[in-house]
Amino acid sequence: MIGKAFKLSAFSRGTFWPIFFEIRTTLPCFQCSSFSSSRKCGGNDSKNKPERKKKGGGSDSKKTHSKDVCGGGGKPNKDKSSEGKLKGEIYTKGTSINKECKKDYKLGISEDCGRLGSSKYGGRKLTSADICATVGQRSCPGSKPTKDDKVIKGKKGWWSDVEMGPPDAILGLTEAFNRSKDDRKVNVGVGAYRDDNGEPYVFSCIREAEKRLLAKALNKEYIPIVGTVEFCKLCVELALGEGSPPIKNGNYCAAQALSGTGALRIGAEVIQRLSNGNKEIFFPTPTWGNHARVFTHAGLKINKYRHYDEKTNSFDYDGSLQDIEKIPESSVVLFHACAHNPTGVDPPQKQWESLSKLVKQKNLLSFFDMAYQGFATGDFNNDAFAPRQFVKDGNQIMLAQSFAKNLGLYGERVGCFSIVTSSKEEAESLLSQIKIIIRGMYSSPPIHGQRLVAEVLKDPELRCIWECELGAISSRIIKIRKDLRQKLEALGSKKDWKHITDQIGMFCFTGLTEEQAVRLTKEFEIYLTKNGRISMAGVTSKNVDYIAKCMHEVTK
Ligand code: KET
Repeated sequence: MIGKAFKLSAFSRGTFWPIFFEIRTTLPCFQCSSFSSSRKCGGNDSKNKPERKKKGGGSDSKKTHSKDVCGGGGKPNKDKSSEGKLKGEIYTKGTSINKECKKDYKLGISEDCGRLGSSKYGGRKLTSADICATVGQRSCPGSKPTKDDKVIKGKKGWWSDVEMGPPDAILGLTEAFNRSKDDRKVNVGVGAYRDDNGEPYVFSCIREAEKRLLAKALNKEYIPIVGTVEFCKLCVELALGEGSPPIKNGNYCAAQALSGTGALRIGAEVIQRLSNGNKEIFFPTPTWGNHARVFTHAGLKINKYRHYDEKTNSFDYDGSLQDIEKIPESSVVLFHACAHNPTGVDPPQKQWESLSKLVKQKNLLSFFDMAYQGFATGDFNNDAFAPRQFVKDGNQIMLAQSFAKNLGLYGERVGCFSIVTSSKEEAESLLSQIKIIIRGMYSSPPIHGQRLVAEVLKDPELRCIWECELGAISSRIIKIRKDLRQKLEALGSKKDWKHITDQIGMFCFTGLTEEQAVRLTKEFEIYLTKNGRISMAGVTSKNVDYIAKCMHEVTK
């Protein structure tokens, strides 16, 4: 443990940052393909030579691009040597624009986009209308609609019947939070980890993996439709345990996915298109708000079974057994592998064992949503108990893994979808069909995030740092749960808040009513979902007093 902590502190002190910055500053500018990140991106720099940014120079190259490149302020370029090459790629013959604008991808959006070099335009400023004419379009995004755009062949416009959709119940909260200018605002809506200063956290093992990847200067070729074999195997090993029988015997197939949601979506499509069973899936109640959408979008029927007992604030074991018992044979049943969202309440191991037997006996297909491995107890093996037990009992499970929370790769969208099969041959056939499904949805997965995950999973040193960090994260969450409960009790609240410390993982299902939750948001700027779920990861030692006071206020 001491060894772990020592290594972690070396990384978190940022010893690799100088190297990282050095590499970053010599990367080519993505808009003009020069190496400069100084004021101009090629147009007026003396000889178009690659230029190294000074360490810590910090000029915001994006800002420079939007202001200087597309602001029309650049002088016409006199250096003819590099003209023509890129121009030819973007503009049709006869038209050229000066270099500042040659690789501006916002074509048509800006009214004033540099100057035209061609004699046809007499060196005047280029407008979006000129660009439209140049690229052979009638109108460009951002330009005013024409009469023809509004009416399609005398009928309604293409999209004129589209109604405004409601904001997303979870991600919409972050949008509202970002819009608010109130100093009191607190975001405990989305399940994304924050450190005790309320800042997003990038794992040190990921920073180090990034550094190692940069040093390798790898290419950006397409990866296989289902991701690399190495990545998929590492993921399944993490979930089922190295050397577990399906891995040893090749009785599984797996595909890289767009994080946990993408993995669920592939699974939904696989059930809909390939399964011999019922096209109906049963969710625990309550469940993650997005489950229903993911599965109905693939055409499946959705249904439910009991999970949470509001009276005891614990897992409704009898209720779930009774409900699962009634599920028609050959249906699909979804389980949260650990750290159930939103309740933070999981079945104890003994109850998982009974559930597994029941599922096997009823010939149900279990689909595990595993978005929080390592977050429930800080231990990967503990948190994987349920899927491992189901496999041990001979259930051919489906599994959706996410690295959003347990490796902090939210925006990288890295996950894995897998199925345990009855034979190697079945796995091969299934994989061939999964490839066809994925190819038709998004062709192939992104390359960067999976490289980071593989780097961490296969390197014992990085893995050790990862475990140590996850341990620290879950300890902070456990501590802040205690603090919140204590503060509420100290304020004299008559309600029982024991469940705050009993629940595990990222969320606390507070028991607040929708009305109370809405009051917290409207009156006190505390952004939480309407079902009363609080992301404990957003509670810090600075805002815990305020949150407790407001929770007490709305529950008096
Ligand atoms: N399953 C569960 C149970 C889950 O809580 C989430 C995300 C996901 C899957 C999907 O995560 P992905 O980022 O696709 O790997 N939950 C949090 C974020 C969200 O709603 O998208 C949340 O509940 O706040």
